[in-house]
Amino acid sequence: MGKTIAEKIIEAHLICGEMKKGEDIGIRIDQTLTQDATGTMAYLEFEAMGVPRVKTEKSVAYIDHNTLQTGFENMDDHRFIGSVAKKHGIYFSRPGNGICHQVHLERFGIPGKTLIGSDSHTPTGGGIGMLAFGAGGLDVAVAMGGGEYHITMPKMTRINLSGKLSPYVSAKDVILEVLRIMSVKGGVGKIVEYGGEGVKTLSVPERATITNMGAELGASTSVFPADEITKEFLKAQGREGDFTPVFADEDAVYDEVIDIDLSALKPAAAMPHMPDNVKSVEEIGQIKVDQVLIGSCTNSSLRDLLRVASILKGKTVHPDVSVGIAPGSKQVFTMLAECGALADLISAGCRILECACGPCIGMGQSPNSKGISLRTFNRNFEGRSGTADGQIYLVSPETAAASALSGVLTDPTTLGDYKEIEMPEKFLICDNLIVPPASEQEADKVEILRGPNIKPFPVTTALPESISAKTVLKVEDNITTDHIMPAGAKILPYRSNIPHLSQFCFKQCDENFAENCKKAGSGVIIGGANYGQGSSREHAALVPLYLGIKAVITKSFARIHVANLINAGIIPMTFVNEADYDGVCKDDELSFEGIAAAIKNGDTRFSVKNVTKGTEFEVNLDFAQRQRDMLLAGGLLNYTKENA
Ligand code: MIC
Ligand code: SF4
Repeated sequence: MGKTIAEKIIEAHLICGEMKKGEDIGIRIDQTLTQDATGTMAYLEFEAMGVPRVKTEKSVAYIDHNTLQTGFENMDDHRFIGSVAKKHGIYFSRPGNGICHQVHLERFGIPGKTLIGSDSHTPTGGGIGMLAFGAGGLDVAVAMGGGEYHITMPKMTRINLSGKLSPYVSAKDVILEVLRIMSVKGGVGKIVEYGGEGVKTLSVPERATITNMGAELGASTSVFPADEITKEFLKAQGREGDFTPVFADEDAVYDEVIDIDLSALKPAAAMPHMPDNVKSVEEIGQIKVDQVLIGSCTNSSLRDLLRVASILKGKTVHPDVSVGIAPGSKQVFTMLAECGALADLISAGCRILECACGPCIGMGQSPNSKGISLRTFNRNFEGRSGTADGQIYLVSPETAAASALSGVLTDPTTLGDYKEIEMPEKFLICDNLIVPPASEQEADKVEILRGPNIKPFPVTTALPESISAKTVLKVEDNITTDHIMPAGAKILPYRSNIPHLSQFCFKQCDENFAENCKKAGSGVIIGGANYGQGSSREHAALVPLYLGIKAVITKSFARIHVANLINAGIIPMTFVNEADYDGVCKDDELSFEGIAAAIKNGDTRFSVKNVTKGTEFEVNLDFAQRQRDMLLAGGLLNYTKENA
């Protein structure tokens, strides 16, 4: 029987487990990446493991999220990460060099290799045929230490692309169509592979836009084949030697097949406040726009920005619209400058931001109140922009540029004249903001620079025999990690300071959450379906842990978040009967008698007593053996130490 791309790469990296769908498998990780907002914690965890030098083929630490520097905290963290990187064998991408996923694709990614990153959009690497997963910082720390990465062997979805995109229709419109079809939970437990004749019509940056936003499907990852186009891209990056062809077998078997005719696609937008709330631009109509922002790891490639520049050239942005542009990398930025496109953007009235995540994670550029903001980004969760009632629409660079000129949401296919953007034969290669690690001999001399913002992470203990805890919060479906642990300019600088962060936990859902947790001592959270979707931030588990959360009971979980909960030693459970969700209320006292024994014995069901109501309900303990051992030990760090 033929194999899919993912099956081939997994098979070549399999360390433990059987490649049976739904089973726990451990794979060898060739490369890791971290960004600064999750990186400080990941490197503190790496240090706690006591491994002197990373054991991966390549590990890179990027600074791209926390670059506003409104106080000492950000730069202290940058220096901490830089010094850890130098000492422990990690390449360090300095602030200004660009967004981790864009730079990794340009300078480090290799087809057929495995990559995990402490950022949910790490699957961007699937654009060049890598098997790349977003993961919690602790998982990345373990992989840097040479440990395998565990996932549940996913199902395989194939998306067959045929035809060719029409002028002004973009890769972003492809992934928005996939989101419309599959929804934000549609990818859970699946790897999405792209194939078919249409693949040949897409450049690497376009493919990367599509795999990047596979994160919004909840998919484990997304991947394209590595073909002649990939080879050309790597050659233009001076890395032809890194190319290996990666293809699915003709007779590969998929669990699900979706056909998309690229020629039939139209410009689309995801409306507030979910990436799958997708309609065509035409259907939404000409709503008035206040702000347009172009950039993020989804749409900040040279190709994207050249397309924007070609639309704006010689024109002026609408007087009622504020337009901001953040190039994805220093390579993109410099090349825009050298070819004159940057001047076109500046003279059209765009505000040029540094190459970083910036507004995508609420670091500046929050829209006006009730403001309508069109963004080429990947997430439009409520409040993420920094303006609580901001109305965020996710669009392609082409739609963004057309709307920036007209002041209303505009279908770019109405623009007329279309100039094809050619990919350069040679990208400008200058890695002077990438600092290589010290040699093994020199490593001892490197001093770790620790600022006062870095506080120790919460320590966990082995799981007690029984737990009693109060229901401190009950929430609905599709709760994101931005609800659990918000980011933004005021909070993000404290990613290495869990006690400080804890005040902001779940603030959008319940003003008094942190206080209530402290009063309760031990807490339980009740959630709906797809709980914890969105980012990889392990802070969405570490902060609840710090606040005394012992268990989270939901209808279903998002992949990375459930792994982070287990890593932190918090027990994730799902209702056997979803109707029981209705029977639990805030402030109910719950009792988990003999929970440790049940987990130890391999029980897959457990009865929870609702002491307040005098009722009982059943939950699933759906864990692999290793996860059971981790929960019993009180999380991954304790488990790793016990097994060292
Ligand atoms: C995001 O887009 O939400 C982030 C910020 O990049 C996160 C990581 C983080 O919270 O630091 C992600 O996507 O994993
Ligand atoms: Fe950065 Fe936004 Fe991409 Fe997250 S989604 S890595 S914040 S650009």
